Amino acid sequence: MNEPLAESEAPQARNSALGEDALWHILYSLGRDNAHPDKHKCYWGLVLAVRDRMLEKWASVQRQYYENDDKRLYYLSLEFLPGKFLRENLLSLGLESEAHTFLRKYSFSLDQIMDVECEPGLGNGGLGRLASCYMDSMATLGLPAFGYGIRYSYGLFRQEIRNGRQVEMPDNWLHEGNHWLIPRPHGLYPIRFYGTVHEWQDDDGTLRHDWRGGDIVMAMANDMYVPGYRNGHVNCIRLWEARPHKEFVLSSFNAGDYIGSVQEKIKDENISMVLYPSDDAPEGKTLRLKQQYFFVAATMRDLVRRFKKLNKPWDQLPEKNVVQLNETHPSIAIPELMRILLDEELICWEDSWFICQKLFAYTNHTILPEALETWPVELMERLLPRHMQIIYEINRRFLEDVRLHFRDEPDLPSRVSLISDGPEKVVRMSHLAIVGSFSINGVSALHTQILRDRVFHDFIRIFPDRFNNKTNGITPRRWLRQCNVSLSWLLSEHLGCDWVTDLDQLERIRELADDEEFRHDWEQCRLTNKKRLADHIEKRNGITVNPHSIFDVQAKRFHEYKRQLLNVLHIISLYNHLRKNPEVMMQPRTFIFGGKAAPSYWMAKDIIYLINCVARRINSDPHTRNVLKVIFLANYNISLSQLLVPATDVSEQISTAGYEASGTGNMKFALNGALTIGTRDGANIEIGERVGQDNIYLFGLCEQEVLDMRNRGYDPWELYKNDGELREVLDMINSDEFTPGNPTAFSGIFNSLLSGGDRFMVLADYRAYAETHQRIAHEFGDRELWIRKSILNTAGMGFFSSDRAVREYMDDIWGVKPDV
Ligand code: GLG
Repeated sequence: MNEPLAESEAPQARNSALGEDALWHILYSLGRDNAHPDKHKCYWGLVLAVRDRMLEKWASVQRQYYENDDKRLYYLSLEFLPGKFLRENLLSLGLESEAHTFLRKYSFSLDQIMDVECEPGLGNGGLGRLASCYMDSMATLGLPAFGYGIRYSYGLFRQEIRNGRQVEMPDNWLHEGNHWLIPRPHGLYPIRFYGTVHEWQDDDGTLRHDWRGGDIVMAMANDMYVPGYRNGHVNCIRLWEARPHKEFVLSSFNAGDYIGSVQEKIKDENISMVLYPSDDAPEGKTLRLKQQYFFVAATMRDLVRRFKKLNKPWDQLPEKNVVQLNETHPSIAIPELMRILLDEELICWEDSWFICQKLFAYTNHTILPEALETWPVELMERLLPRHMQIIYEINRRFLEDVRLHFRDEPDLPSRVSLISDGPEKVVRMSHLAIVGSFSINGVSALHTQILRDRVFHDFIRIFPDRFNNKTNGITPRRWLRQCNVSLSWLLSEHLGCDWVTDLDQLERIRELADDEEFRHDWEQCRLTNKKRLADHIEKRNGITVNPHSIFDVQAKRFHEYKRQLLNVLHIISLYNHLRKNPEVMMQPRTFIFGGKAAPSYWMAKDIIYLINCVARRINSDPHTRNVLKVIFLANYNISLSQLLVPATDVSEQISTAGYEASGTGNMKFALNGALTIGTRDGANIEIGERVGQDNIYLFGLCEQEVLDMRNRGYDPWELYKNDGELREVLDMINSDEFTPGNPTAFSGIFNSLLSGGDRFMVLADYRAYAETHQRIAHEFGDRELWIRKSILNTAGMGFFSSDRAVREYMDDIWGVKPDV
């Protein structure tokens, strides 16, 4: 497809054409013959040519930061999910048509070339993707921002489906190397673990601490560049990689223990070897805490190094820097900075603490109790002995203050303590992050309200001014401009190109919803995208789907609270209905699922298995297969999401109210014109407010009703007894209907919904969900009505741009200013 948007006139430092540079690189950087480059060579050559242009801009932007004495933002995240780079970077730098010209010469399309690129899976889902959307917006707004994380050798596992079950395969994303990432082998930082703390008194009698001994691992930077959208600005995400301190332990080498000495080296590199495959169920493993401290310590070193170059007094550290903690994962940064200030810079406690509390800001992303991070005191004491001492002291001073100000609440100190008593003492990382930060934010209005009312209720009274909301956002560059070329084209034809960086402009298509020709064009765009997805499904799953059917998509991590189960129960009941009433005319539907389950989350994996078993049965039934199809797309990732999002008619956002902090998938689908069927949860509520209640299908219990129902005593068996249709479905999964010969395959699921008490209220919302789907099928049949609603969804989604979200962070929290 041709480039639909005008290329920007962004100044290019280099005169040579992109293609010529690509050819040059094929020969001189890759050492390959460039006479007739194949698609791999074309890809790598292009990458290097694009990278050159980014680096030039990056270097001048860095200089500018120093010259302008800018305040800097450090965005610390254990996860980033950037998706593939080439198309994004071409787009941002305004180089797409040059790339097309080059590729056409060798008969390749950009799509073909993109197949060569490996997607970095350095995150689990929403949290990591949010970090990447925000990095994109920061660069586009021209902020002096630095992302920091880990360069995992293995990203999130690749998911295969074998006999209906999820199988995890290693994701060796670096096996061919990756030129988007520039390693910096010079100037590594030593990072200490274990060891002991020595106390000593300096000349004026002050007690000093010195952390010594233990193991040293080196942190090496790998830089990944993030260009702003056509503004000449380039930022960087620095990913730390663990390297051995010494190549070989010489003593064991001399003693003949060659393998033993190499093993030491392997142990050190383990720290950045693999991403933990769950962001909401901490495993409490030493390696995970090591990962957290490793990347945080290296990052704080960078921050302090750059600050020292400025020759400013320490109290200006928070005037010149701000650190945003993405979840509690990097919150060990607080005691780490305290350690640097106290022990290395010899600054007194009060001043050090003052600096810390003005530097850090913390974003909470979840209220699931099992997801709130804690670390055993015993482990912390061994691995990071000095940090544990500092945490004790932070806590002692904090609780003293609490006792003073809340004299008549003797229980309060133990509730807010950074360290919980119990059979095993643990450090509560969220409490540490709250006490050590000047800002704490939730990620949707409802989520922030829940933090205030329940999860952090005690802290609201102690620090009333620290809490605020920042509803999440997504970048329109990747999630509309890039993934939905045909719609982008249509939008630009009517609005001009500015919507790409000013998403509120989409409001202006509201009036076009009444224009028949525009609606026709809109529908054609959607159909093009649906056909493309249908082709993909045919290729990947060998199943033919009807592009005119309702594409109903639930694509996200598998978790009980996200309730893929509710979806599949309803699909089974539709199937039953069809079989019993073969004469009824039903709107053809294609239900599409995508998503991974944490490898140790058995219930989530059983749900994947159930979906695949139901799919097998339904797709092979000649009586129903023309109207009902169920597709599971394996290995859901950013690339697959970019294919799904623009082709979706109905977006499933059906978490139990109160459990999904925000969701960002919900925003991507709605922005691309899908209609949402959703609960009053997370950002769904705000999406409803923006697109209009007539253009969204909200159903089911709201958060308060969920709480009330639970308090009153919720009995799922009642629903089982009273709802015949639902009972039939449940009995089917509790038999060998979908797993011939094995009637107990899904008894775990059945029991969790009934005897187990249905923790996530699936059955309680079932009826409302089924009725809402009936309405949807009916309204989908009215093409004018549906397309109008689709347009109004896109029109109302401007608010959910990550540019808006980042601007709010910038104005209310960070105090950094654009430098463009
Ligand atoms: C979390 C939450 C999502 C949220 C995302 C980004 O579960 O609801 O949208 O962070 O804030 N772990 C996550 O994906």
